[in-house]
Amino acid sequence: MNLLKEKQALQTVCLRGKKIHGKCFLAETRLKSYHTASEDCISQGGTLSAPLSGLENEQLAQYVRESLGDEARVWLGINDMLTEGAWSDMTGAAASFMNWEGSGSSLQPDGGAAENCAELSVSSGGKWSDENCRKERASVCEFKIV
Ligand SMILES: [Ca+2]
Repeated sequence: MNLLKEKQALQTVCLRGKKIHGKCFLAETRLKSYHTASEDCISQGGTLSAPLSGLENEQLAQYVRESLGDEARVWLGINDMLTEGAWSDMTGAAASFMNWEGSGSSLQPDGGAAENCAELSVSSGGKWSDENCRKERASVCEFKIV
């Protein structure tokens, strides 16, 4: 794509979705496995959303609530598929921000090798838990604004 077309595509995404600092979010209502959701974001020029701060996590959770409802759960661009327990983003870099649910003995992530993909839940206030990557969830793609 040339630069102009890329800009136009990004504007369309931002209009259909939500613009926050540095990126645009676009919700996908169809339920998909983690791999399918990720590949579909990439094919649109984005990646599965991965908040980098508490503020961004809040903005993402709010957008998910607005677009997908109070009970929505979405895949995040965070997983520990490569090395168990080492949560990384879609570039393979260690996740710089995480927002796991719970405390004490019920702390997420708790699925070990059976659950390698992170999801964000609106009903838990935007907290994360690990899930089996084959489960089907809604998702949000993010597109970086350059
Ligand atoms: Ca795991």
